[in-house]
Amino acid sequence: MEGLTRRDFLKSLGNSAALLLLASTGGCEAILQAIRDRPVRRCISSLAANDPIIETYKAAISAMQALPAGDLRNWTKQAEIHLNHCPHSNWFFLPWHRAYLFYFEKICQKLTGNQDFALPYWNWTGDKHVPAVFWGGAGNPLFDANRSATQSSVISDAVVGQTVVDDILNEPNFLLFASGMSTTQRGASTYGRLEATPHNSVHGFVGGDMGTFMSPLDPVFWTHHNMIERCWVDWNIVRHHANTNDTTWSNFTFTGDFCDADGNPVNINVLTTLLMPLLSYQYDNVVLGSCGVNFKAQAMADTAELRKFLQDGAAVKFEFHRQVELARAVEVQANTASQHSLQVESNLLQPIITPHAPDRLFLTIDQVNLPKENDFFARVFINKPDANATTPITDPHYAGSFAFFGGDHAEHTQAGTYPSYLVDITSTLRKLIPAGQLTTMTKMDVQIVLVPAIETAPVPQRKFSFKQLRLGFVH
Ligand SMILES: [Cu+2]
Repeated sequence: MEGLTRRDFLKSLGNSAALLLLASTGGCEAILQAIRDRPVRRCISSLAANDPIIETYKAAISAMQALPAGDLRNWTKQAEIHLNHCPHSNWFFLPWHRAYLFYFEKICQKLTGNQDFALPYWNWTGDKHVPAVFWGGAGNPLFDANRSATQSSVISDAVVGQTVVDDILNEPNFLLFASGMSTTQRGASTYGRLEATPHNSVHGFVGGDMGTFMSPLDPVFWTHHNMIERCWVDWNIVRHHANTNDTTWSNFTFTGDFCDADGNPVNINVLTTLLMPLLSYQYDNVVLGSCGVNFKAQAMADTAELRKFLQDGAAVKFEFHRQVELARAVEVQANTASQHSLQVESNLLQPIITPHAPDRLFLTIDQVNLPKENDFFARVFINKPDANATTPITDPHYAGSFAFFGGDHAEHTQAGTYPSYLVDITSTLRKLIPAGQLTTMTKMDVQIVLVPAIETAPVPQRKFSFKQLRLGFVH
């Protein structure tokens, strides 16, 4: 809590600040009980259409829409917070959106008088349609007429399936899970997998408002980001992967971006957000991925050791010990796989294809000029010259997917910097090149193909370009 006075902290958090201070100083049992009983964020697909959570969410949206345009809690004003301040493709992405949801939830509680309200989440791994409660036409406050997806559209397993989400939640490196280092709030860095794949893909799949930086106009947005938040909580608290201890991250303050339940602007720093899931809300016991750990047992707020783990973080680094350029100034177009070949020395590949070795090989899609349209995803294949939009993701040559968000926003990058994507091709290579079959030089091909965000749609006539394609070796 260094650099933050007690009063700042109280101001930034509202009621839960008092809870935190009392809890951390051994406060009274009633306070601890209130933390234990904090509202439960539930899976929206498990709720009946008339569940009090759904009714409250609708009432809160209607109340926010009815507020004067000058009130920071006004529905459109809330979306403008995202437009004007949201960080993407850097490590502020997760804590910023956590705080955004935290204050939004407080506003919903205040405006409806329901202090038990907790924002539901859309578990797209379990339910690949935009859930039923978001449909029904203009009379429903949860409906948004601009969506590209329909009630029957299905999002692909390639971007939100069980295997993909499991893989992401089991990635121990914070920078690969949560996006890369930046010294500024909106600077472009390297996308972590959670943001590059499920996050960006769901924005593009739903489309309409959701495809833009005004996406919070669609009530789906808040439940989508709640699932992203759920993934971070699962990664950090259930699976015990450490955040970074870099103070460039933890000491960073979001200044005046958000407003509290009374509509007053607030400042909040990253360190403060790290305890929010222990003090202000919790998640139901739905297991994400194949992790069998009991969630509630691990998420007890009065575990000093856990609080310390969350706030201390760990030294996290990600460095290539060797990089090889595959191509420069690449443009990928619909209906034409971009093909890149390279002869790689076997001594470089040997440790990569050795089962269980710690070495990993990444493809870097470096400095991407984000396309304005995001109704398509990119898929990467290795040694599959005939790869196209219909090649199944069960093909052993398939290596991964990523998607785009924010290209419509003129200020999505700062000072001419562009975001990069990483695709871990280690497990694909282990499948394709059995140990002992390496020759002195081994030929490797990389194919990138474009697929529609809505699987049944034709491949949209899109393209995207980037500065460099590289192979990066990590010990
Ligand atoms: Cu988002």
